[in-house]
Amino acid sequence: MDLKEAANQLGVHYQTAYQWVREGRLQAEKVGSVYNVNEDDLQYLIQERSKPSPPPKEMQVRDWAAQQTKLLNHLLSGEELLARVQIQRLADGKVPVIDVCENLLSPVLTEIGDRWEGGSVTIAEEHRASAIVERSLANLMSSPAGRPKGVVIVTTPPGDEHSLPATMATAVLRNNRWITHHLGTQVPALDLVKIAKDTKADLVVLTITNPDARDSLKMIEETLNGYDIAHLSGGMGSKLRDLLESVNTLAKGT
Ligand code: B12
Repeated sequence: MDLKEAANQLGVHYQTAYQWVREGRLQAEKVGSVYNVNEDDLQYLIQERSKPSPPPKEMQVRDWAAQQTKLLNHLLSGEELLARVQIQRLADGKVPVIDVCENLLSPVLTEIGDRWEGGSVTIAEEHRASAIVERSLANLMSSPAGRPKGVVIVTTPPGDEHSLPATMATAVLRNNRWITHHLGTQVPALDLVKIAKDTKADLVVLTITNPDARDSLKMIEETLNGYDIAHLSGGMGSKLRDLLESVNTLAKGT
């Protein structure tokens, strides 16, 4: 049969079947301008494709420092694809999201901040690196099956544009079966109250990275207190493990 018919039987587009021929996955003989596929070869591939794929191998990272150096280089040279592949591999290898955040992303961003402060990294390079990390974090946003532990809202106080730590907190909470509404940055106090009530949130998590936003954090905390909405604040230097421990204690208490 020709490749078009083989593609039909495989249930894939002609271009996919053609790609498989080029990769050697599907045997075909070229006669003139047409590829012919033998019935046995087709059946072999159909059977291979129907076998369940093995679960991805769990990965143990032995050398986080090497991972950090690699990611730092990708980020500083603007190699988005390489950075994303590196992070995706860790996710595929079932490396816990919290480890990816705390042992890789956070130290690399801290290093970029130090270099920016020291003048060897420009604002443009830092912005490019942050944007790549922001997009890479999407790969870590999985919500495992199982009964949700509760509802959490995550944001930063007005005046704090550092969205990445809040995004990391979101990834870690979702991965731990918390329904997490991620509001990005700088939500006005009364809007935060409204959405907390609308979503019946158990907790509002406020992430602070910019020390200049401390007063605004205080104001938000006082507003939430006034409406009896539980909240937890943490920021630069504080650990996602502590955040998890606190929210999991809250889940046990309810
Ligand atoms: C990227 C970046 C930016 C980006 C942010 C982009 C983005 N999409 O997030 C932009 C360009 C917007 C930015 C702006 C500024 N930045 Co900036 N920024 C950084 C940088 C390089 C990385 C930030 C980051 O993501 N850090 C990594 C985080 C993930 O690590 P972490 O802090 O340990 O965070 C953990 C906790 O937050 C925890 N966590 C999260 N939520 C919760 C909740 C709870 C309850 C708990 C327990 C824990 C927890 O999880 C995180 C992961 O482990 C830092 C460098 C640094 N050292 O962090 C500077 C840094 C924070 N920025 C700094 C400064 C000065 C600024 C600006 C004032 C610069 C300016 N002159 O405009 C502005 C402020 C803007 C504003 N109004 O907020 C300084 C702050 C210095 C200081 N201590 O005063 C730093 C430290 C750089 C430096 N070395 O000087 N910045």
